[in-house]
Amino acid sequence: MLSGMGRQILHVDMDEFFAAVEKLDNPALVGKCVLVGGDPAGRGVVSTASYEARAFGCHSAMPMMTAVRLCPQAIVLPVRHKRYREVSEQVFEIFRRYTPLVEPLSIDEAFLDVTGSRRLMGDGEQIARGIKGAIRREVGLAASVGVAPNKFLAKLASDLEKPDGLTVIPKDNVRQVLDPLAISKLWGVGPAGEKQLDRLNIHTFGQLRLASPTTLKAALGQNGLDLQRLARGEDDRPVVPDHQARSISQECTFARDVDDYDQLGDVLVEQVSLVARRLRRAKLKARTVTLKVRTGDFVTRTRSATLGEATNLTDELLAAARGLLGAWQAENPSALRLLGMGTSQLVASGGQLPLFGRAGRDKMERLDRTLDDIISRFGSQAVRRGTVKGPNPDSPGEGADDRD
Ligand code: TTP
Ligand code: MG
Repeated sequence: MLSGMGRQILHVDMDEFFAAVEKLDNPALVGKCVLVGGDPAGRGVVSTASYEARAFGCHSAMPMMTAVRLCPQAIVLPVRHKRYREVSEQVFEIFRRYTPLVEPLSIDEAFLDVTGSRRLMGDGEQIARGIKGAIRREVGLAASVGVAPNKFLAKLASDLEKPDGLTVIPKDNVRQVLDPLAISKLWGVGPAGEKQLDRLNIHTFGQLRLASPTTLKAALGQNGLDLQRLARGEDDRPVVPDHQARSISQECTFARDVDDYDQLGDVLVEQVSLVARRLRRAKLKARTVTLKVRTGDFVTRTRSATLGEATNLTDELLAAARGLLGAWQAENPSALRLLGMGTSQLVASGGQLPLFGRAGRDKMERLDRTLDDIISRFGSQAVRRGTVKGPNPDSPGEGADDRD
């Protein structure tokens, strides 16, 4: 019985995150020593060292000057927060497909409680594989995932086989995994704590687990007892979700640049259908629709349109997205390497009164509901929305902006 299996928590942490995004955007960096961070001439520090640079002793928070001395061949790049946030949002959007219980810890890591997702999506390990695969396929990056009965163990697990790791700590295996680990891996044990435990001859989780609580309390106070509980693998803190998904999007990089705008229009229909379905599943509506295109020369542009009213109706989102693609094509009909669409300015969809005077809206809602239902039962290949070609009279022209 699944209900008797206890909690299943995932901790997902992207590998060498800032450096990985730089490699993604510039494949010539793959396999190289990359340092992302402040200016080596000044007092800048390293935000991310690529794994190649870590082999030379470089690491986060180290003065950039020191890192460059250790690894003189390293390519030093400035931090591009906006771009990392964009990629982070794509990754978090994948998490939210598997569970609404996503607790972000930083730009590149989160806890996911998938206890309630298992009936539909498989056990924790299968969900972890699904998430790693989707991040790899859709974003092009590697993540390390830990699967365990609680947050502490999941976080510990995600670190054990980095990079590109997947580590499961089953409930019945906690002791075997934890006991041999060095005490430095324990949350909240810094160098000072390590020294105190060293004096008590405690160097591993196993030794801490078996230590006398009286001795621990005398030496470290309540903290000693808390640490002992962690060393036993006990942690009942809940995953506290951050409901504020800021955008839901979908994009596709083509194997070969595509200059057939009918074909691009068909891809757009698929993307909008998927995004609209995710909005409805998350009970959200979007005010802004964004089109993203990358041309053969790697120049990326986005165009946005703000709708009069937030929606999650496929046809309304599609009209906006088609309008943006049409406007792009009229201006610059070049072949595309990437096409994507996204929605933002999200609001909760519940509790709004239906609008009067919008003939056809009810029908659109019914159609979406029926298609969602069919897809959830038979998969997305079961139905395909008709693709009507040609300019759309509802195309939004207002509020479009152009950002790099
Ligand atoms: P981490 O997940 O700690 O590191 P990482 O993703 O670079 O590498 P790992 O494969 O070990 O997970 O941090 C995520 C990002 O946060 C990192 O790429 C850059 C940023 N960061 C800083 O800016 N300064 C820091 O001191 C640390 C630790 C991270
Ligand atoms: Mg990371």
